[in-house]
Amino acid sequence: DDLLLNDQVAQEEFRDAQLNALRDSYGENEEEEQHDFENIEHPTPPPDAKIVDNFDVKHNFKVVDPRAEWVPLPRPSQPSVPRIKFVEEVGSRKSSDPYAKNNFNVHASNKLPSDRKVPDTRNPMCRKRKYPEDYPPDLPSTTIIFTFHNEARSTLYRSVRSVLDRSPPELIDEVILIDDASDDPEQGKIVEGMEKVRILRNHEREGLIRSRVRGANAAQSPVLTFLDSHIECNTDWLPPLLEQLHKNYRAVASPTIDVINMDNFRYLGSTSGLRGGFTWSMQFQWETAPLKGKSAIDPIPTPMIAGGLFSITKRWFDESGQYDLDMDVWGGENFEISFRTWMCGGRMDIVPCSRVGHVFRKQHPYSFPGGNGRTYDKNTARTAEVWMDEYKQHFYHARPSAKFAAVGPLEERTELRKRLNCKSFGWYLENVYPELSVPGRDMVGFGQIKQGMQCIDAGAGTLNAKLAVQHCLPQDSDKQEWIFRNDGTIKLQDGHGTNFCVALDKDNHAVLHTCTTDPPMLWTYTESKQIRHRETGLCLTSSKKPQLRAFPCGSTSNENERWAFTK
Ligand code: LR7
Ligand code: MN
Repeated sequence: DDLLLNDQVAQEEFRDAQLNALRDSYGENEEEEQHDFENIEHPTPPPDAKIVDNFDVKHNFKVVDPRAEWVPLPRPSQPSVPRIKFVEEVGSRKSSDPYAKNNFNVHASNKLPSDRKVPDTRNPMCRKRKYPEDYPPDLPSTTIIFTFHNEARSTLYRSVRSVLDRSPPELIDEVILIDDASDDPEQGKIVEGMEKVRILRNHEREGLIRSRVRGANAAQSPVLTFLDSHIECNTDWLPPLLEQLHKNYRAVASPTIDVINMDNFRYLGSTSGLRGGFTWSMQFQWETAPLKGKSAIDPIPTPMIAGGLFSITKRWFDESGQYDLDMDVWGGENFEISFRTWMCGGRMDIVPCSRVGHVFRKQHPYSFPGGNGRTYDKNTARTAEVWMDEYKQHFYHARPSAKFAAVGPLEERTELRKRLNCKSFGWYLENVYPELSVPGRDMVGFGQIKQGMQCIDAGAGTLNAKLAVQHCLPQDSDKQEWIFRNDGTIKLQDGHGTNFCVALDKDNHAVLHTCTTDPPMLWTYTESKQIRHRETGLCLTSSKKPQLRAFPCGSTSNENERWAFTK
């Protein structure tokens, strides 16, 4: 036992040293624990409406000032306190920094009506299907589960209202809010007394994972619907989600996530046709879903969910092992539930006709007891240990700090995997996510493409943008991550759901085009580490730095034509 203990202590000390080194390298100090380490990945918003306009003109949604369109909706309930007053008097002080508490502009939120109208961002085809006529008569009803820690009152209230206002009442049994030990015990009072609302408060901070399970255990409905506490449901968002579960009790259904701008709270439609994927460092990312000849409003199978917004039957949630209760605070649980669902006989889809807006922010507004890098390492390492089989090596390679995570006991989860007779991670990769490049298997190289400290950079990162040779940025930066695939294409991996590959323009500048495997987009990585354009035979060179251009191979110096991959 002593030996074991010593081992554990040694391990912890080693880990602490590693973390301190990491922290130093990012200029962090101990007191600033609640701030982000740079190595914590934040879910990025999907491309916003600006991009929608370029990409998907047929949808043609306008970005409108929501206030201009606002018409009062019927009130779901009479508040027990004059809520708007409550928000203004207690929730915000005009003089203070509006970002200080929530890392979004809370003044912008407070100013908006709690029941403002949002633009209907759905594909117009969705509007043809009406509830209840065009849905199965016995759609299951749901309990809505919000967990929150210090959520701003106006966003919390608007989240609940949007659920009650935009859902058929007979499909909502209850709205359960878990107050995850917010500093002010009255934080949830804003929604108290609202129709169907029940508030449970954790006396100690449990984190969103255990809080959701508490909510799930208290719920009575056949379906559980989890939401973040700063969202707004769009028109008819619920029936299309429930329909998925009605078809298959093992299905998990996520809405398409729109963007509520964190500075001005405008509601922006995000581009359609995206699904969730990830990198080996366990960073969630949006990517273009393969079309496979389906209609634009068919549910999109997704290897991964963003994590916060989804419906699941209570039966499947319980049968499949809820969540891993040893995961703390935030992060990693979306990987765990996604691998588990697919590998153990379920499925996951993003439903285009269901849209819910979410306030994306850049940093956590709350503290992580134990530090956020450490928490993310622990949660993701638990996922890797239980679910990723031999592929976990690629995770540890991409996220070295996770090697030192104190993962805690895993038996319960490995037992669960056995009991449910789940398939292997290899099966998941082959059948659910064949597009994920496995290091060393189906690509020439990935990561940054480098010459010393100079990297190939995607420039503006938009269609036809000129590539450049720039100073290398920290890894996982969204302009310098590439995959050179065996099919000869070099794809940008920016995590925003784009689908851009390297091509040459008429002046032989390297540019971004939409990926195809047509000859102009194919390259060869030569023995002497040149990147040679197959069609023209030219080689990429940095000789006209910062421009990235192609010239006859060997016509510029070796140095300028030699490229290395970081992974
Ligand atoms: O200790 C905590 N206790 C809580 O109750 C920390 C957080 N929370 C609450 C919090 O108030 C919020 O309602 O949990 C919810 C999620 O926390 P956020 O909003 O800080 O998380 P996020 O939006 O940055 O992160 C996404 O990934 C998380 C990984 O653990 C969760 O799965 C979030 O639910 C998830 N959000 C979404 O999927 C919305 C779309 C984002 C994308 C892409
Ligand atoms: Mn959120």
